[in-house]
Amino acid sequence: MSDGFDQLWADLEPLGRNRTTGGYRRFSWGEADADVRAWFVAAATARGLTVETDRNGNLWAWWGEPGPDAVVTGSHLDSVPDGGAFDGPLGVVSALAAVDELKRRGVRPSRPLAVTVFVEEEGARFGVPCLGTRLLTGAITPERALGLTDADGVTWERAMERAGHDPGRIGADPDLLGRVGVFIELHVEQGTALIHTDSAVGVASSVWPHGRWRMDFSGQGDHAGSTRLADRKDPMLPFAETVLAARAAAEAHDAVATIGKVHVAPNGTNAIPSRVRTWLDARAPDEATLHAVVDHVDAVAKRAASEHSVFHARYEESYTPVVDFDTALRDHIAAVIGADGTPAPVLPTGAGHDAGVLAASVPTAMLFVRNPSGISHAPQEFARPDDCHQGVTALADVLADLLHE
Ligand code: HGY
Ligand code: MN
Ligand code: MN
Ligand code: MN
Repeated sequence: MSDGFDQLWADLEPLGRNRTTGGYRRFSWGEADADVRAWFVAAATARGLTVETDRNGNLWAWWGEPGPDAVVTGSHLDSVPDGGAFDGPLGVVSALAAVDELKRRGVRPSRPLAVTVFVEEEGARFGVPCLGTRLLTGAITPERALGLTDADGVTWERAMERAGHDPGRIGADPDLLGRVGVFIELHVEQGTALIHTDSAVGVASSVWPHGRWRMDFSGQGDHAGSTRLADRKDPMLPFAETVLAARAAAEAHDAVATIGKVHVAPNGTNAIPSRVRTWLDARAPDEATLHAVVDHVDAVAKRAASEHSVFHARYEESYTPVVDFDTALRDHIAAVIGADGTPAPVLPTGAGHDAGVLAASVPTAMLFVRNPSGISHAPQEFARPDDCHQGVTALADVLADLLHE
């Protein structure tokens, strides 16, 4: 089994890697994305799977006739800027390797199986995470998706077209979604829980509610040298207070809040900025706490903006309510992982996933594979080959059970 996984990984791993940083730059509809999609189609076809691209650009590789009550497993191939190798790809490679394993075991599926690659899971280029599954399930309107733009003002519609896909039919796909009986996503752990339990594999219990809010601070551009302090409307100052307020609010509420992306206009050393655009990523154990964190940050941003005669506006770009995965599936996976007598670690996660979006529509569960660095969304993200192989075995065991139901 491991040679299936190892060869798949060896073929995929170099695609879209930034040689300078060692991180990945696989952004939807870009060149590296075309390369990894081509890799997936070739790898799936080589396994006798029939690959279709759905109206939203998601890839589905079918073992058996696409049909109702399918067992579906997969993840994403896009990355955050300079992200790690495993976030997303580990789930896709493990799913294909699990098909190898099932075939090696002589499993003859009693229901269809599909391996999926969902588009724009990170939202790194167009801003809304899990866009492929939000479109599939109707959680976002086609109109909003078509108009999403990247940093250069290219729309989702144009980018999809340039990549050779017709954006004319994007949107909810109830027929396709209706085929999905269960969805299982294997993912590298984005944290350290499995290090502490000394486990190669764990199972997810829930996803924290989380969201992304864009905040614009609009002031008055001016000369850095000739403008008196009293005459300034400098948006950088309320922005700076807001960054510190996000951290303070997270600490006060046992939540997490991050401001990791900022656009300064005109971004000149000797020019007072006219506008600072930034994004708040906030996550908390429950929705009331999440709203408390966001409201606190918003209040500080408004107060600080008015003190500096700066205009502030906030826009909710994405929001994911708390997700509790299917308990029967969760317990089934825990039993498979814990078959050796050691109870399986059952973990909540602060990271969002396509499984989190699909959970609103179909029974869904996730497996996690240990990440010895504990780091994710950075080049240091890592999973050891033997742990990856254990993940594939666990996934194959779960799929085998589900295919025989
Ligand atoms: O941001 C997230 O939680 C996920 O990695 N898209
Ligand atoms: Mn991610
Ligand atoms: Mn991911
Ligand atoms: Mn000058």
